Amino acid sequence: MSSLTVPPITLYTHTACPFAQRVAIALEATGLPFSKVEVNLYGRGGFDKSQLRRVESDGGLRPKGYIPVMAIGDEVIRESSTCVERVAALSATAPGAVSLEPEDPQLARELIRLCDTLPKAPQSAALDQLLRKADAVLAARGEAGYLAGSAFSVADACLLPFLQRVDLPTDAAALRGYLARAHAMPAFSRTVVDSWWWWW
Ligand SMILES: N[C@@H](CCC(=O)N[C@@H](CS)C(=O)NCC(=O)O)C(=O)O
Repeated sequence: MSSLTVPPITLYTHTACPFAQRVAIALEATGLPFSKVEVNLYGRGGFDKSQLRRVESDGGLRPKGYIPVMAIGDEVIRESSTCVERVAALSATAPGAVSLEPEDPQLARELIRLCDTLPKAPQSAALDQLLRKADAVLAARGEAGYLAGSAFSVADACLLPFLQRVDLPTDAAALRGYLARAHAMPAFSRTVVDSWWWWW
């Protein structure tokens, strides 16, 4: 892949954060080169929040001190699903990159919205609805399918960190099979750590 076509990409992250994990999965899946900066979110020293806020303000953003933040050359963006969409747009034009564009963009948007609007509770009707929908979609696609088509896409990058963190219904066979296949993919397995945060 030509490094001339894509400016250097830096992901400001924390290994335990599911939102930052979304962006790491997306970048890994495209094959785009990137570097990671681990942010010391809850202490002082190292690359701490004061430095993260400086990256945000240098990029023209009002500093929030939340990860993920992604820099692509001089461009600085945040919000995990926005970062994943931006990675997908880069992947569509960068020579040699694996595309993350979904075959079914409407379904991808719907799944990501359902995931982004889950209530902050370990169990909910909305979580159950998302798991059932994902299971039905995958069951209809057969054993090699992904959430929004026959190839890995933004939908997989955005949902996997959350699917990884919940108890899947025992009868959700397609979803269970999909998660097992995902764990065998380096783009996902490289982002899985022993100890992680829930998202609330
Ligand atoms: N809506 C944001 C959520 C990001 C988020 O909640 N990040 C957490 C870590 S998982 C964070 O940076 N928290 C900083 C803090 O709690 O001060 C996104 O999708 O990027």
